[in-house]
Amino acid sequence: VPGPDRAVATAVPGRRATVALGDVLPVPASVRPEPGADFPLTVDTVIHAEPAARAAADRLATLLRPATGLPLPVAVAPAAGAITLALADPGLGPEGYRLDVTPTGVRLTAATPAGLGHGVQTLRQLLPAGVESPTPVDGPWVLPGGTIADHPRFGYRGAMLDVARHFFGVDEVLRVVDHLARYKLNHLHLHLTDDQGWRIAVESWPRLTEVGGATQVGGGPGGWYTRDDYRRIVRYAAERHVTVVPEIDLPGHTNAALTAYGRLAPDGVTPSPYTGTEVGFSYLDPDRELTYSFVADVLGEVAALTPGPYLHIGGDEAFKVPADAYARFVDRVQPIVADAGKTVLGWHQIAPAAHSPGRVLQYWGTTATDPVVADAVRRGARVVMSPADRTYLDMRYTPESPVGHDWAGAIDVRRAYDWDPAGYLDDVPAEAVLGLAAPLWTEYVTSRAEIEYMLLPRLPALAELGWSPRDTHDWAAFRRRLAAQGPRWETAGTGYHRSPEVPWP
Ligand code: TNX
Repeated sequence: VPGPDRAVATAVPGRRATVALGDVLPVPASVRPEPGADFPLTVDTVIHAEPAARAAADRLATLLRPATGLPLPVAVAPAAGAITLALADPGLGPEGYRLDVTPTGVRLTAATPAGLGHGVQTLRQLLPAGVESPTPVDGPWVLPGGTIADHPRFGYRGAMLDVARHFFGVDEVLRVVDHLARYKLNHLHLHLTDDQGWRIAVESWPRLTEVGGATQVGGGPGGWYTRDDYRRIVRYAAERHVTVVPEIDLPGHTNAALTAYGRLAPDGVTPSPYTGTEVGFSYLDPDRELTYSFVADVLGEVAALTPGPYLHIGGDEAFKVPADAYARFVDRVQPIVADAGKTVLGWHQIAPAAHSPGRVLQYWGTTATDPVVADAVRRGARVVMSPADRTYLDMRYTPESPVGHDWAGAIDVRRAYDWDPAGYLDDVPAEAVLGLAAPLWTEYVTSRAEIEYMLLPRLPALAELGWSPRDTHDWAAFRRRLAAQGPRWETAGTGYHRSPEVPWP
């Protein structure tokens, strides 16, 4: 394919790869380098994909074209010397993939589109940091030879963005999805409602957004997602194999809803909008029928907009609701979620309520013992681990950090990395742990730059805990691989915390 980009690529053939096959984050389950078997990308390189692998092939081409300046056409017809993507089961589970790099061709196989997507992210990381450039730069664009056979340790690998305390528009959320996909995280939990704002349109209760979405922490203008906005986020995430988990926080954290519909307020008095950062003062009345018709309407609409299996019902910090009334409330809300065709996810405070089929508790405590959670697990619940002193992305890195909370302590990279999600909670067996999730609360986070500063580099540390086999856990090796991500973020124009724990180049 002649053209202006040819000059960029002619110098490439014959050069050696500059990234080692195992220098991928999260580190793959199995890496077998084949020295001397590198594959150079050239102006003639074709990406070959059968129709079922076409979306993954297009994504790969879209990721590689801007920096390499190579045409990388995607073709259905097999071609010699191609990068081939195929849906074919390499026996590595629903998200696994196998990557074979030889001098005469590259082959990526997976049983599912998600597996192909993860393999595409691996391919991207096997090229030098310049691949992140939005405009053509010099390579060499050479993939290291050998075989990677990879699959995740946990099925649930998530992050949460609080869009209620500060509102973030669709583009900012999509950017967060990009960071998740890069590190093979597969769930984006959106904290859509809280005291300070209601951020998702509900047709049957329109004032929730019109009134309840008007402001945010600090009193600035808030915002909300229309149904189409939300669908756009869901679709963009799904294309990147990220499942959106919507949270409607109940029965506490509901001041914004009460400002919109005063008749929901337990004392019948419409409260004022709240723009501070306290928690635990608002609630829906567990003893009124109106509460449950409201909850059914809201959860029904949100469920209908959400293809993923989970509805997160919050459940945290309902300090004004007595324990027995709280348990009755959760006992009634869980079947509403089931009626909407979804599985319950909730903060671990919902543990004392009755078991409902499949329900998942998100543990955000900081103690290794929680008998109430352990009991709920014995009754059938499973757990997603979000211990605040390890996974909370809103915590400061050090006491001197410019942004963040500190109630769960400072969390720099090593603290985020050096623990085991399967072994954290006593009396909760590893089989009950679905995975982990890293919440970013946004009382003090106000912009895309601040989101990225809090996410990077802790998000990749948590992603590796969720993906990589436990026997790869090694701080010295991890921090060296993490260091290599720094130039990638810089090339992409993404800010991050230059932790002194990491030997950045
Ligand atoms: C506790 S963690 C909360 C949130 C706050 C967060 C700040 C949880 C389920 N509830 O309401 O934003 O601490 O770190």
